[in-house]
Amino acid sequence: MPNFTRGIHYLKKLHAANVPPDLIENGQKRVIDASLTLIRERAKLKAELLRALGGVTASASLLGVPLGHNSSFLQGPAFAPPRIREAIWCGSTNSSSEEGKELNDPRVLTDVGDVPIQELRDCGVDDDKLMNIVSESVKLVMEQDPLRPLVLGGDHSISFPVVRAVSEKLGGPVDVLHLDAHPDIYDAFEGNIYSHASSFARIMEGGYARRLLQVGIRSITKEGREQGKRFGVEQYEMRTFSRDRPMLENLSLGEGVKGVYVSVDVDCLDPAFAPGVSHIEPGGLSFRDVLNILHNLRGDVVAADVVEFNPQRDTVDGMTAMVAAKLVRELAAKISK
Ligand SMILES: [Mn+2]
Repeated sequence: MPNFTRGIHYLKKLHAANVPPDLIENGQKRVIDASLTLIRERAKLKAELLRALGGVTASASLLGVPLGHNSSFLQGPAFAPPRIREAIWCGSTNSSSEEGKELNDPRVLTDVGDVPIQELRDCGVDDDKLMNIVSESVKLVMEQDPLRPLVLGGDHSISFPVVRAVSEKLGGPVDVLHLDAHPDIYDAFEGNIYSHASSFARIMEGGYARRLLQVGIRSITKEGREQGKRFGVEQYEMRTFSRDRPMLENLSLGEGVKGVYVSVDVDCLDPAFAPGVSHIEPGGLSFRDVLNILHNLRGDVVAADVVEFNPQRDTVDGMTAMVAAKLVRELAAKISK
């Protein structure tokens, strides 16, 4: 495992050696500005292209957030975005979505690159700032009509700054469809308020979601259930999935709010379908269960994420990368119009 905190420790040593704090802070600010500038300019170029092409009101735009250090177990999701991109364009399959959208048409899917998370951390940027940079990056994409963010994680901690940005940018809450083995709604996990196990507590506290539907749940503690009740979360557990299935495959969301946000943790799937995740949790959804829920969902999907794919746990032939990529492809088809 690489040591993600190496750069930060180095900078702390410099602080101790009486390097003026201003020097580091001003330097960080320049790096942050430059990082945001690259995302802003890429998004602007892609959107200008789409507006020139015409005939498109919404296009999915990939934004990678390679962040893994807010995981409570393994940090491998930090390496996921390039593996997912590679699999999206893998020559073993074609570029059509199941319902016939062409993914190589920029009116369906574009890419604005990654937020340089590890490079920013290497400059000593802390998590408060990092989460704001993720939110800012999402807003830069949304500013460029008709782009809509389709975020590649990263661990699940990134959904908090992403949903916050979507809600703030649209000026109100969204309905969130959250597919996961876990509710990720601890008040804090091991003292970390930004933990990947706490992102939905932050989202609900912030008032960024009107409804939160959690589907695929099969690893939930007493606190997870209590927090669910406290925030009025609709938790659909796998043990009752056969009963809930007709309703979940016929959802209509986002009416009366700013739209629908879809967050897919790859571990919502049974490990038989997706072994490359940090938290192997048997008894999950099949890939077709997930696609049925997504394909049949009625609502304006304003943004989405696919998180928690861990390439360091994948099979040698990258099976889970293909699974994560297909989730991204089908979500892009769902978002675009
Ligand atoms: Mn999970």
